[in-house]
Amino acid sequence: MRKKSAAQKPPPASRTSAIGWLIACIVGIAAAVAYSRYKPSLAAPEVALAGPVNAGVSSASPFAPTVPNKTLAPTPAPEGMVWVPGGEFSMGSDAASESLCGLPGVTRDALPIHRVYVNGFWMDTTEVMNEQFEKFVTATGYITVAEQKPTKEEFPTAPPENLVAGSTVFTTTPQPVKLDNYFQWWNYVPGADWRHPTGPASDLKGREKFPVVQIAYEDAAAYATWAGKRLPTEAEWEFAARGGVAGKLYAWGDELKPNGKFQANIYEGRFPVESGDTGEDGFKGIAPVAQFPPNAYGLYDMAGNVWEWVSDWYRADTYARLTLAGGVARNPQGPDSPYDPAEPTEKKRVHRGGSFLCTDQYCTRYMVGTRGKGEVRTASDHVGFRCVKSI
Ligand SMILES: [Ca+2]
Ligand SMILES: [Cu+2]
Repeated sequence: MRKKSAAQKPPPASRTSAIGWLIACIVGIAAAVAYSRYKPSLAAPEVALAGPVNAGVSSASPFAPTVPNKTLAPTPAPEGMVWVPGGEFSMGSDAASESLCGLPGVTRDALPIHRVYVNGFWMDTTEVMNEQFEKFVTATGYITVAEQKPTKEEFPTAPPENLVAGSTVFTTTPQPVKLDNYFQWWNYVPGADWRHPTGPASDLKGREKFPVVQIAYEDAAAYATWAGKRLPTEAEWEFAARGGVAGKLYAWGDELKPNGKFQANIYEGRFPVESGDTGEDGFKGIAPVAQFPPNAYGLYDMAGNVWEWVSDWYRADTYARLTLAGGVARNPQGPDSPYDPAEPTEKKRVHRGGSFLCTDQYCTRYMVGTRGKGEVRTASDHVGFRCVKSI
């Protein structure tokens, strides 16, 4: 179910009423989440997650070389897209990485490293920007999930007064906190939506070229269809991010800061404290697209800035299942149904790339083979998307 939901009309600009709503909503969300945790799971049994953590890529590397297809890029290139040749590669990550900015604990969901083949495809060079999403909304009248009032059907246990449109917003804490409960820095904010990314008082002025955020999965998919494109599969996304090179830790190589230079908009400083984000990489918070060098395929921001929806359902054991099946997985589309052992009843799809909130203190999922996940109707101010197109 949608954990956090957003407003066709911003609520009254009174601070006290906004805060009142906020507190009520957090309680509502927590109750809904707690309820869902105790419902029995109908999902298929989980396959044991095997494989070494922190095995390192230099000695006895589980990564074999990438074999890109030799077919030339078709012409002409669609505007704003580059050709990713596809081919065979080793997918996954054996780097220890904390769970998705959300649920603490080292996970092994990016293991084992396994062999995958994907066909060539076109991919957007950048995450979809606000000015692009605006064109879509103007042309179609589309209303995002965060702008819709949550219904009793979706949140049966929530009091009716809590059913108000809004979305999830990162909020700093006044003091350092234990990083064991993400409700400390994720708040449900009434009136937060793509036009008001951090709440009713925020807008898109000067943010035309920032990635659009507060986008649920179905919003991203609707945009892609309108644009004559689609969302990438997780395998396509990772093939593209790796840029034809095998087994690197990051989309640009093995060093976080080659020659002392940051290659992505992530988070430096104490997380998630007020003024904790030092912006050493050039940006505190979200950045416009394409502010760092592109990878070998000409793709910008395949790490950091905002997470990107991909089309696969999330299962923690997807790679274990593919490995059991053996051989090379050809154009994998993901499992038939979702299963996250941490929240078994939530329907989640995969997120890739990490965000401006990823930090080595908490979540290092700007590493190229690591995986994120998100409940499909939950939007936030650090998740966006980009599209691909087959020939
Ligand atoms: Ca930053
Ligand atoms: Cu992260």
